[in-house]
Amino acid sequence: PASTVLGYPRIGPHRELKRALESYWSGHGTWEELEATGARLREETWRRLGALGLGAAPSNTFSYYDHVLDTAVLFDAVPERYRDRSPEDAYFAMARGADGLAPLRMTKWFDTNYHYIVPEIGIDTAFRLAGDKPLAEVREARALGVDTRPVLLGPVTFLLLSQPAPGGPSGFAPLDRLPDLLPAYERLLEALAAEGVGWVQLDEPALVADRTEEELAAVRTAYRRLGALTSRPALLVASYFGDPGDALPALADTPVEAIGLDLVRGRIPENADLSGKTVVAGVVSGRDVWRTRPDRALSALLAVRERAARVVVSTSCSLLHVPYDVERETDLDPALRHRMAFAEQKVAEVVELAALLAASPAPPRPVSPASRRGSEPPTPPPLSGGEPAPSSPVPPSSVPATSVPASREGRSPYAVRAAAQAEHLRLPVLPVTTIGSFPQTGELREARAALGAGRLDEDGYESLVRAEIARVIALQERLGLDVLVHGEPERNDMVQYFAEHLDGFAVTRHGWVQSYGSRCTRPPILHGDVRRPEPITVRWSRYAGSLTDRPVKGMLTGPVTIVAWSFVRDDLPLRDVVFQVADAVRDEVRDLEDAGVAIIQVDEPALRELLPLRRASQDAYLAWAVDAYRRATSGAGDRTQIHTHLCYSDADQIIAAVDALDADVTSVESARSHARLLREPAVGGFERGLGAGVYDIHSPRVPEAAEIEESLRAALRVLPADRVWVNPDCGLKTRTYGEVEAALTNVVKAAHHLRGDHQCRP
Ligand code: THG
Ligand code: ZN
Repeated sequence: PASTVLGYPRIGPHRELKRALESYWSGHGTWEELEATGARLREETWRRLGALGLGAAPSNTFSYYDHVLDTAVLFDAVPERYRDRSPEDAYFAMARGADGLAPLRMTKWFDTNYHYIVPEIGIDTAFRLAGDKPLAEVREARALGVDTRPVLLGPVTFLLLSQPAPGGPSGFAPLDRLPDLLPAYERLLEALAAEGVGWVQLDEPALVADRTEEELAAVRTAYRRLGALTSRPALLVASYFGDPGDALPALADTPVEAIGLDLVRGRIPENADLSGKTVVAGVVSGRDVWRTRPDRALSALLAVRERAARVVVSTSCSLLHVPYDVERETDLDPALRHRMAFAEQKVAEVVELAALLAASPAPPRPVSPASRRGSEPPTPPPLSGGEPAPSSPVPPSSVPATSVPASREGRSPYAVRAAAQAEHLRLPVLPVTTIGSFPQTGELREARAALGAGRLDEDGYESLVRAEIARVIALQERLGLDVLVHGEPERNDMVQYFAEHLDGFAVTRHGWVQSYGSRCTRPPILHGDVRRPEPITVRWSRYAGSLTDRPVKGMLTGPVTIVAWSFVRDDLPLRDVVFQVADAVRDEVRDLEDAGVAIIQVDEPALRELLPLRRASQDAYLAWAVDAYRRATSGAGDRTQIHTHLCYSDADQIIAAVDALDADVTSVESARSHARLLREPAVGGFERGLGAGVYDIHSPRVPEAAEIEESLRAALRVLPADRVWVNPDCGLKTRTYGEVEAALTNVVKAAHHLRGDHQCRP
């Protein structure tokens, strides 16, 4: 029976690729060792997919860092500044930077927590087929006896995800270069055909967002042209992460043989003639960890079968976004584990659904569409053993688009709060603070591992964390910061830590998902009603506060981010889940305030990430996301100062929502974003405190005091001095103590120097 998956995890079931990469980067491991690890992981994946009975395996889903970067390299879209080095060094320099050379920008892959490297395309980028990675993987698999379907990023999505090279003409868009890029894709398709490759998958997830007429025309151009090649494999164009909408008829009107549809998020197509096409039907979700409901999946497959020439059962998107194997999670409650599926289990589901579909008799044709409605197929047996998941329908989200903030009962307008806070806190002008985390030492990470393994007891761990807090407080006092943080030594991750302390969440031991390059997260499983059984951060904050006379900020993660970076139950509207988390955060805010914490930061770095891909749904999302944040912070009195920080966020796209969070002090990661925060006419100018991110923590470089002073002067040209805060642009977790100490020394020096000019407050 016809079955496949659009992609598979590549970090390794035991994060072998992470280890090999970090060993290579540190100089301990060789390139050959890294390659050997890559080859072993690819082989294991192909063998595993075969053993699970999958009909058709993909290849070229492996990457040493990122598949978008791989595509740029494949077609020689390598900016000049990276070229004077070996291919490996150029590749990793684009990904991570190298000796004085900044890396390419990195940003979120659609609405996931995966980050891709943003290619730079200029008017003169000379596209050509410059590599053979897809061919090499086909050959490698074939040597193992496996025929594969190479996966490529499609040309339209590749260009839409790219940014214009700096210094180019205004009005230029990378998509303008489509006619110059297509010949390189043609050469690749010809080479694959010559190799005897039967099918190629071209990923076009950009088709599920709103697209202009011009962009839809680019889709037609691209696939008519690639389809017209005389010597080529059959083409599968995969849309995923949503519904392709108007892009579907555009695509259906080209010679491509197969179209991939995400039938978990998207609808059964009615707007296109698919009678001549194969539909690769994504009915097993690649975005969650829940078992597929076979009745629903099968009825979707049967509906598609009536419209398409042929149906192949598949995942909704690549399985890159889920961990490998839920069977390894032996600490999970078995009842929960049996409701879950990771990549391995999802492959098994695809295989079983394909068998079910093959065994379902086709209805007599022709049948008019109207007479088919309402005839649900009988419920088939469950997939992959175990009891069937409850098949109760997911209630529709019934959220009014402009719901009034549920609370905020206690908080007055900003001006009133600001006066109360100034009185209460008595801070100098241009107060200096940090975002929250300090460097995580190897000692702490080892201690956490030892605690988990039972080699260290709670008391031993607790005293290590306290010693680290004391060290971080003393360091900040010595450096002269005004508002201190405790440094978060007790946290492994800003979401996982809270999940471990809230009811309704489970955490995994091995459930790693690639976030970018070698970095992974273990998204918690939000499976039940969320409740906070007891205060989470209060004792650490209280301890930190006891060590100093200066204010110490309480540090919390916001409700949207906690949900965005978890795998979430699918039997409640997302909004309701976020509001449950908001209530837990609100309890924590209240308890911190009661413990005497005068400044509480609630970070929401994932606010942008959950933004729906279609504009029509964005305002409603932003309205409830902002409501949730305000609800989480609404327990604070006027004297308590609420800070927020947003990173990785492209905050400039959602700047009005950032303003609507109504935090007393806001810091956003990119300079571009806070420039917009200051100017945005819709907002009438940002009226509250703004943290100027004066130190780029993503670089090991220590900024000079004069540079920092210059960026502060820029902020002071547009904002009154009493609303400007001085801080690094993100948490310090990934830096070393040496770098942090040198940089913060200069940050304080710059602030103190400028303070002299702004002594008199209005
Ligand atoms: N936590 C979570 N998701 C995130 C971030 C986060 N998504 C966006 C952004 N931050 C991604 N950045 C990172 C940065 C560092 C790491 C992961 C994602 C990281 N991970 C450790 C590693 O791979 O070695 C493992 C950390 C752990 O022990 O849990 O360093 O901050 N959820
Ligand atoms: Zn940040």
